[in-house]
Amino acid sequence: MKFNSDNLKIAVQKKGRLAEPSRQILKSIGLDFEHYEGRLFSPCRNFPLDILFLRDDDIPEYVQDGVTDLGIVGLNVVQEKAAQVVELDSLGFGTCTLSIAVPRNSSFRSVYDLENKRIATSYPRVLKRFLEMKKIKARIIEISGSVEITPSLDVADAICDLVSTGSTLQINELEPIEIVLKSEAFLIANPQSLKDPKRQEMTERLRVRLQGNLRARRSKYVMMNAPNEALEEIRKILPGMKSPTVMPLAEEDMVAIHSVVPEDVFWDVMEKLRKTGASDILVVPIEKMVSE
Ligand code: PRT
Ligand code: ZN
Repeated sequence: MKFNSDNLKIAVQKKGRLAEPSRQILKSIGLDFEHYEGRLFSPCRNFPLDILFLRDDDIPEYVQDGVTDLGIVGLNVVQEKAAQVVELDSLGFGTCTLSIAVPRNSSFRSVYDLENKRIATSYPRVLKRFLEMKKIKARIIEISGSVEITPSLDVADAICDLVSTGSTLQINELEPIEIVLKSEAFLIANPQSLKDPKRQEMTERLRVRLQGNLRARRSKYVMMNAPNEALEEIRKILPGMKSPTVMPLAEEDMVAIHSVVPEDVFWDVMEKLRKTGASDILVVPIEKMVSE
């Protein structure tokens, strides 16, 4: 199999935390491609797109240099590599923070207590920029892995590392005191590629599909029955979306209402709806949402 140079190219992580969710998100927008261990690239059967499987650290540079048009990689890696790429869309997975953490039994309470101290990290560039911004002088010790054990080895006084559940910090008796960067997987693009009308058009097609998927994942479809007189109040509660679908029911003075509710306000909305007299509230996941 060979590259087709007219095809759009996207780089995703080959193995690791972002590998499976990246493949999943591409499959969920209808792309049909093969994947198995050891494979370096796969052409899509139903879209002019070739997928390259790479180490995540290499993805920003490949995209910057135009080897691929697009990439899916953590914002933390993009920022650390300071790659000249366009950060198009966050993709809702690989969520973590790059955080400064200190030994639980230390006297450090804020990042300002780390003046002239040693901070171990795999993200020296991002950390340096952060410390400069805060006007803190500290020594950055660059470590490529297992940063969390450096304080107990007296290699460092504090660390700056990725945190998701926080259990690694806990096991190592560390506690976070400052968030340096909030990160998640991003779709990134080569700036020149976006200026090419054909490639830009293909990228936009992919983005519309991805956004349809993301919006669906971030929303729920809600159906309920309610007394007619509660309708106005319910309309006010249902946030931000276009007007809900309202249907009469066989039972007089009752209506069925269908609407889409964003995940982040979901419980808030549910509680308010119940107070209006809405009943039989049914909530279902949405697979895709395409509008406009
Ligand atoms: O081989 P390759 O170079 O491609 O992969 P990698 O080993 O460099 O990266 P990988 O697969 O571990 O992570 C890929 C990306 O996932 C990162 O660049 C982040 O964008 C994202 N991500 C999300 C994380 C985490 N969460 C995370 N928790 N990456 C790493 N971790 C590590 C962290 O470094 C620490 O060791 O997990 C540990 C902490 O986890 P908790 O859950 O105990 O807090
Ligand atoms: Zn890596």
